[in-house]
Amino acid sequence: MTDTDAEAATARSTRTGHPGAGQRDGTPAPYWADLSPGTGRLAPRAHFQRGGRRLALGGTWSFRLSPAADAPLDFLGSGGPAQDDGDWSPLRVPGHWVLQGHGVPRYTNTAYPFPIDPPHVPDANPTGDHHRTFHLPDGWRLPGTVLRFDGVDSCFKVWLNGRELGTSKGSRLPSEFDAGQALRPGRNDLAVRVHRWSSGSYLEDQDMWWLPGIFRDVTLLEVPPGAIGDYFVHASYDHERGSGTLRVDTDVPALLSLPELGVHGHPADQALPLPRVEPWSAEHPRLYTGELAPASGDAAPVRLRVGFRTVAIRDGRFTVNGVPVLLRGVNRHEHDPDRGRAVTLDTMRHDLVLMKRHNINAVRTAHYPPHPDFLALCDELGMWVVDECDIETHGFIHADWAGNPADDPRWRPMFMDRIRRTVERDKNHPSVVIWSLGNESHHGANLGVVAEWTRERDPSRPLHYERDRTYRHSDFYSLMYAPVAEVDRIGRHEEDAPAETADEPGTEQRRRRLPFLLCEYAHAMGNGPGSLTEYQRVLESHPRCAGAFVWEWIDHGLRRTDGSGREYFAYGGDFGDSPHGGTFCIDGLLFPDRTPSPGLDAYKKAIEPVGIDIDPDVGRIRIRNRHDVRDLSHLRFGWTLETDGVHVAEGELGVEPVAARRETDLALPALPALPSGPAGETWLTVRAVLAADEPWAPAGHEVAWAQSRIRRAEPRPAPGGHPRAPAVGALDEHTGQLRGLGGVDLMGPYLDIWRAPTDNDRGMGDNSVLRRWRAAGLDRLVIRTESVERSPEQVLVRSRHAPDGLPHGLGTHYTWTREGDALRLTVDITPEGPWDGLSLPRAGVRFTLPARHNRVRWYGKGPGEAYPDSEQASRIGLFAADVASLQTPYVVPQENGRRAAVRWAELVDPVTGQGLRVETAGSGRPFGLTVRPWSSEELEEAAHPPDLVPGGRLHLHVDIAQHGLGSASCGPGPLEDHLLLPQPWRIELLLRPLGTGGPS
Ligand code: IPT
Repeated sequence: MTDTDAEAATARSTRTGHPGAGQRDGTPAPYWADLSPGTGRLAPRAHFQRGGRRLALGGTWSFRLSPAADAPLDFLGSGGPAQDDGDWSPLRVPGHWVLQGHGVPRYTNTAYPFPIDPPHVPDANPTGDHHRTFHLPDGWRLPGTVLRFDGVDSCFKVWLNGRELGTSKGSRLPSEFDAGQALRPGRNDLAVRVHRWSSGSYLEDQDMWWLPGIFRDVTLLEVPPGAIGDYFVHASYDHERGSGTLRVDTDVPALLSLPELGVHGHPADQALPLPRVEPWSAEHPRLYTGELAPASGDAAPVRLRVGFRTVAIRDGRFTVNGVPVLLRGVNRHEHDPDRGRAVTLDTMRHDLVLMKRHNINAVRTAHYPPHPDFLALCDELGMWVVDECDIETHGFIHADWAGNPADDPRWRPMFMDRIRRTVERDKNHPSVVIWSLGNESHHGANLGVVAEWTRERDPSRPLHYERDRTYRHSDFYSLMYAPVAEVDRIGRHEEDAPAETADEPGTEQRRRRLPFLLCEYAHAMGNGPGSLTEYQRVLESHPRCAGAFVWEWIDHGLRRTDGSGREYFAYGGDFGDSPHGGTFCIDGLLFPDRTPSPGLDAYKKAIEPVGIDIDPDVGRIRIRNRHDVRDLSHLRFGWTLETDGVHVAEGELGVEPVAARRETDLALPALPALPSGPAGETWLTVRAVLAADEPWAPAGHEVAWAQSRIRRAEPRPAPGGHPRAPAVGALDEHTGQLRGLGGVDLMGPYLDIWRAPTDNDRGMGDNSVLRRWRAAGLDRLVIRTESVERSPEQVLVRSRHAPDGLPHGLGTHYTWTREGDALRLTVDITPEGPWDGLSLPRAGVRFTLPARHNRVRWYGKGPGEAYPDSEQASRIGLFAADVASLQTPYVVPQENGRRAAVRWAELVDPVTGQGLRVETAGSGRPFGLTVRPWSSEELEEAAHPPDLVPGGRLHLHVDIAQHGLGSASCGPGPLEDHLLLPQPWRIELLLRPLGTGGPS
C-alpha cells in the first residue's frame, strides 16, 4: 500500500523531465530538490497505535554533520558508523542538531535563507546523518511493521539494515514506512539522512527559526494481522434533541463499543443513533471512551475517545452544537528555549493548563499541525482548535509573488500531500473544529484544489485560509491585525471590500455572508499589546465575529549564556546568522521560558468569561455569563472591602446558575458601616473563582473580577498657617533642584518625557511613532533655567526644555513649599510652540536616590505593570516589592515596570528603615510609578537583559501621564484615547523623608 495519486503524478512529471524539477542537463533532480513529496511512504492515516506493541526509538543516536547533501553513504550497513570515527558524536533524538552544538539556528521572518530559485537549494546544504541500533522485543511480528516519523525537518531518507525504505518532506507531518521486509529479529540498524534545505523548504517559510533535525518521535509499530489501519470517527450532536449519531469508517470491518452509552459490538460503519449524549465542547470537554475491534482476527482493539459535536456555520455565525461560539484564542508555535520545536508532553500540557488558567479557549496551530499529542490534550482539557496545514510560501513576496508554488501546478502534489497528511492524521479529534489550509501563501489554484479535497474528505468542518480573496476556499472572512474600528465595521456588515478582492461575480456577496475571524491580532511583541479590552468588547458585541487569536503565544528566544555565565535569550542575528529577522520572533504572551508576561494577564482580564459590573450608585452588581456553553454553577462569587488597601470585610455572593450568554442583576451586598471622620478611599472587589477543582486548575482559582470605588478619600485638610518656603540650602540656588531631603540623598526633579522605546513604539515601516519622536528631538531636550525665585512662601523654578534646532518645547514650573516634615512640589508642564499634533512618550518628572532604598511599597494599581491601554489586569491595593522584581525582563530591553494609579509610594532602605515617601497631594491625581536600578537611556541601549547592570542609584519616575502601547510592531498603534497629546499638565506631590529627622 504505497502512497497516493499525488506521488504517482509527481513521479510521472519528474520522469518527463519538466522544467524546475530536474537539472539543466536533463538529469532528474536529487530527491531533496525534486517536486516529489516523498517516496516509499504509506498512505496517510489517523495517528494511533495499531493494536500491536510499539517501540519508541527516541534517545541517543549517533550523528555526523556534513556541509553538503551528498556526503558518502558509509553508515548504513551493519553496526553503523565505525566506533572510532571521530566525525560522529552522540545526539538526542527527538532534537535539532543546531541546538546540540552542530551548526547554528537561523531566524528569518519572510525571507528565505537561500536564493529564490525553486525548487533548488544551494550546494551548501547541511546534512545530518543519524544512526542507531535497536533490539526488537522477542516475538515481535515482522510483516507489516510500520516505522513512523512524526516530524523531520526538512527532508530525509531512511534505511533499515542497509535497505532504503524511502524519502519524505513536509517537516511537521508524519511519514510512515513499511519496515516489515527489512526488519529482523534481534539487533537492527536504523540510518536516517536529514537535509536542512529541500524543495519542501519553499513551502515552510513560517516566521520562525529554521531548525533542522528529527524533532518529533520515531516509533516502530507492530501490526498484528487484521489490525485496523485507519478509522474516521463521525460523532455528531443534535442540539434540539440532545442526541448523538455515531459512525466510524474503518479500513477493515470493525465493531464498536462505548460501554458508557450501552454500545457493545456495534458494526462500526453503520450509523448508530444515540438518544441521549452529552456533547463535547471546549468548556465541557466530555469524552466517551470506547473501543474499536477488528471484526475478525485477533488484533487488539483500538482505544477510542469520542466527543460528540456538530460544527456549523448558520446564518453567517460560527456555531458548535447549535450555539454560537466566540474564540478567545492564541496563535501557538511550538517552542522551547532549549529544545526548539522538539517539545515534550509536559510542555504541551503546561501550555494548555496556562491557557485554560488565562481564560483562553482556542488555539490556531500556527502555522503547521502540532505534535499529535497536543491535540489529544486539547480533546481532554477542552480547547477549540484551528488546525493549520504546514504550508507557507511567504518569501515569494520578495519576488512580487512571481513563481509562487501556490499557483504552479507542478507543486500541486506537494500541496495535496500536505493537506492529506494533516487531515488524515488529525481527523478524529473533537477539538479540531476548523481546518486552515496554510498561512501567507498569497493566492493560487493549488489552494483551491487543497480546499476542494478537504471539503470532500471532511464536510463536517469549515475551512479557513486568510489570504483567500475568492471566498470559495475559506468559510470565514479572515484578516490579520485589523484595527478595532475596522473589526467593528465588519461586525456591523459595514466594511469596505478588502483591497485585493477577486474580481469574480458573486465574490463580494459571498464574503459578506461569512462569519469573521481575526486570525492574528494584538501583536504581543515586547511591552504590550494594548487595546485588548477594546477589541474584546467589539468582538463580543457582533454575532458575525467568531473570535480572534492573539499573535502569539510564546517568544521564540533560544537560551544562551554569555561570556560571564549570564543567561539570556537569543534572537535573529545572535548566532551570526544572516540575513536574519532580528527580534521579530520575540512576540509572545510568554517569555521563552514560559514565564507569563504582563500581556498574558492583560489578555486573561480582557477575555474573562464572566463580566462583573459593579454600580455603587444604584446599588447593583450585574453578572454577565460570557461562556458559550456553561452556566455559572461551577463558580463561587465573593466580595472584599478594603479601605486604603487594608482589609475591612468580606463575604460570599449568592449568584444563581445563570445560563450561558445570559445575565443577572444582584443587589450590592450589605456592607458594614464605614468609620466616619477623615478616612481613606474604600473599594469593593468582587471575584469569581472555581468552586471545585478542574483538570486545569484547583478550586479557588480566580476566573474573573471587578472593582469599584464605593467611597472617595476625604479631602485631606489643608496645611494650617501660611505656606513657608523650604529652608535655605534645601534646593540648589541656580538650578532649583533638590540637594537632598532630610537624610535622604534625593536628586531631582528632572523633566521626564522619554521612554526606552518599546517594540510597538518602533512600529513597522512607516507606522513608527518612535521615528516621529526622534525627528522632533524628544530624546534630546536641552534645558534653560529661566529663574529660581525665592519668597517667604515658596520657591518657584521656571525652565524651558527644547531640542536643538527646533522651535517647540516644554515649559516647567516647579513650585516648592514646606509642609511639616515634608516638601510639597507642584509640577506644571506646558507645551510651547508648534507641536502639530505630535504625541509624547510620557509626561512627568524623575528623581534619583541611592540604590539601597530598594524596598518599595505602594498603594495604587498592582501587582503587575500597567500602561494606559494595558491596565485592565491590575487592581487597586497595597503592594510591596523590591526594585529588582519591579522590572519586567523583556527579552529585548525596553520601557517596562510602570505601576499605575499610584496614590503613594515608599522607597526604603531595608537595613536602616530610612527612605522616601512620595504622595499625591492637592487634587489627589494619582501617578504612574517606575523605579529602576538603571536609567531609561541605559535601558534603551541594552540588547539583552544581562547588558543592564544596576548602578549606584535608583531612578524614580513619577508620570503624570504616559502614551499607550498599541501593537504597531505589527498592527495599529494606540487608540486615540490613549495617545499622549500635548496639553498643560499639573501634579502636586508630597515628598517626605522616612526614618530621618525631617527636611533640611
Ligand atoms: C503575520 C504572519 O502570519 C505571522 O507568521 C507573523 O509573522 C506575524 O505576521 C508577525 O509576527 S504576516 C504579516 C504580513 C502581518
